[in-house]
Amino acid sequence: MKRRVVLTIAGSDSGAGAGVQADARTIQALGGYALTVITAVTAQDTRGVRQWAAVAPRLLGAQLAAVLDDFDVGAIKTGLLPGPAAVRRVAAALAGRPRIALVVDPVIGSSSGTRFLSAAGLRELRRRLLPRATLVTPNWPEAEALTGVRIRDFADAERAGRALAAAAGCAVLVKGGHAPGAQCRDCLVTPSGATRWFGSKRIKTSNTHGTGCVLSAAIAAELARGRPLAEAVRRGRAFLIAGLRAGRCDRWGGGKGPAFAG
Ligand code: PXL
Repeated sequence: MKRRVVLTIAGSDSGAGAGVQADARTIQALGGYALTVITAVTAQDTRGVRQWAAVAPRLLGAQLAAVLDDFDVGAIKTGLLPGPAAVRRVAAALAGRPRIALVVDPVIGSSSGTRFLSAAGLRELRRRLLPRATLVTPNWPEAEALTGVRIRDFADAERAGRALAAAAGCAVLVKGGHAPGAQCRDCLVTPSGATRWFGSKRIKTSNTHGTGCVLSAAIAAELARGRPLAEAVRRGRAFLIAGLRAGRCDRWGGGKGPAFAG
């Protein structure tokens, strides 16, 4: 069978738990070939980000042109986009390729507290990238930042998802990993406003770094294989959950290890 090519447009994590390293590992595990366009470089370990810098927008544009000109790309995911200029470069590169499935993980910051995307960058993401996306995958804080809807429970999460799907015209997966309690429920809202819930029990583990990266990369890899969106989401979640379970007893550094170690 032909190898599916999946492009990740994301930041480098030197600790390899999140970002482009997590994406490439995930895409490879799902039988794809991972192209990697690097948007930023972070110096980080399992405890947090020490330093980071954006890749110059021109160099980002050149990476995008190089891979999109030469490869038959089946699906794309975006992760860390370090500002409005980076968002514009990505949107411009994708403008001529409207049929490639696009999953946008709207990374605003690291869970350890480093902010990557400014308010202006977020506005640009909403305006230029989401209307082109197949799916956007915010967690609760990201969905709040994108909509202004305060999320305290799953009903709020669905409301925010509906608002975002209507405003952006793409499908939205509001992830419930930040919910209090033992139940993680993710809400998928299609552009037509149809909703579907995916639930699972919270997994007790300290290895949670890169959960959002692994999920969005897995969904992109499934879309590249031609799966319908809800099926790609179901399989992507199953892949992440299997990774979290498999790594439950692993010890990495002094902080949060990788959600999927391969
Ligand atoms: O999980 C969000 C994220 C994405 N990409 C990179 C990161 C992080 C969080 O730390 O470092 C490169």
